[in-house]
Amino acid sequence: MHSMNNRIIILLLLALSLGACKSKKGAENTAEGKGVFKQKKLVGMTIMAIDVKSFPRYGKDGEKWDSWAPMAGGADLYVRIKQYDRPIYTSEVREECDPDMAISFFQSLPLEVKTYTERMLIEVFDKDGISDDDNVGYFTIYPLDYQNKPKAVLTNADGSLRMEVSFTWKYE
Ligand SMILES: [Ca+2]
Ligand SMILES: [Ca+2]
Repeated sequence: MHSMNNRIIILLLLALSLGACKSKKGAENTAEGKGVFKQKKLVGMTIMAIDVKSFPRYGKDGEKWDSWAPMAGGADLYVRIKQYDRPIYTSEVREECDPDMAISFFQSLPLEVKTYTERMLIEVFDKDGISDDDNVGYFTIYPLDYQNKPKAVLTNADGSLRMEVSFTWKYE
């Protein structure tokens, strides 16, 4: 009889402690969990780095980028980013780029983008002193598609233009 009572008490204690564990877990998933989520509201995005990994060897006319300049026929690349048809970023010009060498742009980076919910046009140009700059290629992205990702890896249809745009995402 005595030992039976003890056993019941032990079972009761076990049941109570299990219940306590369960309710604690429940709290994490509901009230406390929501609190954490609420604190993590996206408030900003910053472009940290822009890299062109490779670009087409020839222009759309099938010629070298600067075929008129025998000693400087390589493309002179720069990157421009537009929103609402207005430039929000223009990089430095990197002269005589090798199509197979990665090019990192540094000018005006990092760049905080307040309008990160809006579409972004990312264009790569070959700077030409004597005529309009040639468009090497472009990408249209919605930054929020890359939320929480460290970068957008962008490749055009035939794979000749590859670039990466690196981000940080800010939460409050
Ligand atoms: Ca050139
Ligand atoms: Ca050029």
